[in-house]
Amino acid sequence: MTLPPGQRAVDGFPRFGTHLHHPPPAVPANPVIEIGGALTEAITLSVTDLAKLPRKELGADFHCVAGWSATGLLWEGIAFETLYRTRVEPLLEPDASISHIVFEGLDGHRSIVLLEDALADDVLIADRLDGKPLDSDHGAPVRLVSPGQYGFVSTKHLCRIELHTSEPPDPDRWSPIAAHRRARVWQEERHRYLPGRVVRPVYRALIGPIRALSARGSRTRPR
Ligand SMILES: Nc1nc2c(c(=O)[nH]1)N[C@H]1C(S)=C(S)[C@@H](COP(=O)(O)O)O[C@H]1N2
Ligand SMILES: [Mo]
Repeated sequence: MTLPPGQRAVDGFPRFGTHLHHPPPAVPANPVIEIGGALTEAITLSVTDLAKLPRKELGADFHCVAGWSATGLLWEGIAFETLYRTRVEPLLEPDASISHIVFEGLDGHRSIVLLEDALADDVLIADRLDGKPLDSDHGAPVRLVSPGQYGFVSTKHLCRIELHTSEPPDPDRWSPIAAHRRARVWQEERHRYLPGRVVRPVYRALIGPIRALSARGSRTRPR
């Protein structure tokens, strides 16, 4: 098994994240994804209607920027490209040239993704994992999955997609652990300004504490 540079396999698939100490957000009774930005009209797509688009299975490993990888996951859902080509592109403002997409979760997590990265053929809006509906710890009702990029790109509890014609403002820009704009795992694009190998040990030191806090907020922890 080959992992991207600087990654180590973990057993299972831990709940992890930047909103780690909070329990996962409750799934609304009729969840929707709002799609806004450079469109002639805003779109509200129910998760039920999303699930009727052509479906896809994706076997992939999942890599957190902190340095752990969960291996052999089987996702099911709708390719982001399918949603984009069939529902979004027909409603784009004339002459709008989309450069970035923001994916937002019910807990407020946001990821900013270049259009070309979002349209890669392994990017999915997933509603199932390993043969079961996605659980709350891993992003119910639906999440983005972009296995070629570090985990923070893969927004869980997806509720909003925004289309931008230039780079949107990033509040974490001056954070000491500012995220790389592309975050491609095979290029080890961990940090916005520093080489991936240099920040490895710093990020790795965060795994233990983040895992402990995340487990505490988990819905499925053993009691
Ligand atoms: N909504 C939301 N999505 C999120 C996060 C989060 O805190 N909230 N954390 C990100 C990070 S840093 C990682 S590594 C993965 C972890 O996914 P998992 O909890 O399913 O393991 O989710 C990403 N997506
Ligand atoms: Mo992460």
